[in-house]
This record gives sequence, structure tokens and C-alpha cells, in this order.
Amino acid sequence: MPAQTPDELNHHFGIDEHIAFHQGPGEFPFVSLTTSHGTAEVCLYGAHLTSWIPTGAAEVIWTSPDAIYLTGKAIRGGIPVCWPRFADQDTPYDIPAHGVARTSLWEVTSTSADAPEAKITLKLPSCESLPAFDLQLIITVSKKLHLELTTTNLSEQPFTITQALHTYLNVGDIDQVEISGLDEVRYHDKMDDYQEKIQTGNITFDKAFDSIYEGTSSDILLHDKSLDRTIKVTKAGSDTTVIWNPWKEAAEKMADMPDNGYQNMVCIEAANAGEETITLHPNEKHSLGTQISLETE
Ligand code: TA6
Repeated sequence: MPAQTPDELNHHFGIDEHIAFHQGPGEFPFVSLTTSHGTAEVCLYGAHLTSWIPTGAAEVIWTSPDAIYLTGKAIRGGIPVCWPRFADQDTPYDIPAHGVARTSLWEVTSTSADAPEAKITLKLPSCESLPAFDLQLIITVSKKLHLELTTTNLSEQPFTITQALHTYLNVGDIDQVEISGLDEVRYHDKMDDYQEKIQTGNITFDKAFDSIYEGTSSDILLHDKSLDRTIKVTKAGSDTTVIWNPWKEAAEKMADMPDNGYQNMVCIEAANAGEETITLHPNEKHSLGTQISLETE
């Protein structure tokens, strides 16, 4: 199906004052979701949310000012949809690290705006490297931001996936950030030969951090002293949480990230990854959800 222009998308799916399509960087189609509680921006390439600004608050999502908007390249920051492969995990399919969803143009299937919510449902077109599937992402903006990624196996054989909603959160100063909610959880440390460890207390950052927390469905709180706020990340359909900050050296090597970009972001990812793989039998489905909200003190 040929890509629809913003005018065609507005004709079919636009909703006055709430859902508006426009051309953005890279000439990709974007959609703005607007409610009384805030606004969000989503690029249809990758079904990639790039911004969520609750009314009266600072930006909650970090998207790189140096992001490269080019077919075949993932947008740096926002909420990448990593599917049907997390990172470089084993997979039977010929697909890149973090999968194909974040570098594909998605189709709009529906929109709605019933106060206080604005919602869009997006669908990934079929991919010849994969068994027949249906993949839908529902993005809902209200007082909270909610994403739900649902995979349905339409093939005759089992379909095994790993995945993540790879959320980059905006922080005032990484040196003043603490993450709670993972105390005593088992994790694999990708910065230390994937060693298995147990988290003790809150997470703070003073070097590159890349850990896969296993067997946990708990809520995560990001305490941002610099912006004087707490961001809550709630998950559904996920027993794995990934925490990542590339730190200075890796950031300097990334063309799509400012050298100091690591100081203003941290990834808290709702995932099915590491030891948690999802095998869908024919006609079976699985939903992975993440909800992001500002904790009122
Ligand atoms: O989720 C953490 C991670 O797997 C890191 O290992 C790092 O590779 C990050 O994802 C970003 O990956 P990308 O392919 O977007 O550069």
C-alpha cells in the first residue's frame, strides 16, 4: 500500500483539535496527538513516539537533536519499537538487531479522541523475512502515556519473538538520577560480560550502564532531582526490564547523539528479552504494554 500523504491521512483519520498529521523530518509523516492533558508526537516511520509533553510539565521523552531521519536507520531516542528481536539476541529469522519494526513505515488503522484521551492504532505491514503475523501498536495519550504492542501469529508454525518498548526518558542531569523498583532483582550486566548479578538498592549512574533485569513485572520509578520530578513506568505482559545509558565514550562515537547527550537521558524498557522469549502458536497473541506517568509528590 503506497504511503499516504499527510493530507490523505488527515482526510481519513484526522480529528479537529486532537489528531493532526503533518510532514516532519526526513519527509516522514508524523501525527500530533493533543488533549487537555498534553501532547505527543509520533513518526509513522517506526510507529516511533518522539515526544510527550504533559500540560504544564517539561518534555518526558528524550529524542536526540542529532537523530537521523532516513529509511533504514532507527530514530535515536523516543520510544523505538524493538520487534521481533531484542538487540542481537538469537533469532531464527534473517533480521537486524532490534528487529524490523523500528525501520519500517507503519499504516494507520484507526484514531479516536474521546476526552480526555487521544488514541491512534498503527499496524506493521507484512515482512517477507517473517512468518505471517499481525502487529498493532496502540498509543493513548491522556494524563498518562500508554503504549500497547500486540503480536498475533497468523502462520501455521510457532513464532518466537523477543521485543522491547525501548523508552528513552528525558532527565535534567544523569548524575542526579536514581531508579527504584528493582532492588534484589536478578540481572545480566552487558557491561561486565553478561555476568548474572543481584541489584542492591536503587540504581545510580557514573559509567555506561546496560542491564537486563529478569523475572520482574514491577513498576519502576525514575527520581530526577534536577527536574524535581518522578517518572513512573508501569509494564504489562513483561517480565523483563532493561536499563541503559551509553555514557560519554559511547555517546561520542554515535553520529546521531550529541557527545553530552547521555547526560539527559536514560532508557527504561518494558521488554520480553534475555531469558524471556515469547513463543506464539498459530492464532495466539501477546501484548506488551508500557505506561508512563508523572508522579505527583
Ligand atoms: O536496550 C539497550 C541496548 O540493547 C543497548 O545494548 C544498545 O545497543 C541500545 O539498545 C541501543 O541500540 P541501537 O541499535 O538503537 O543503537
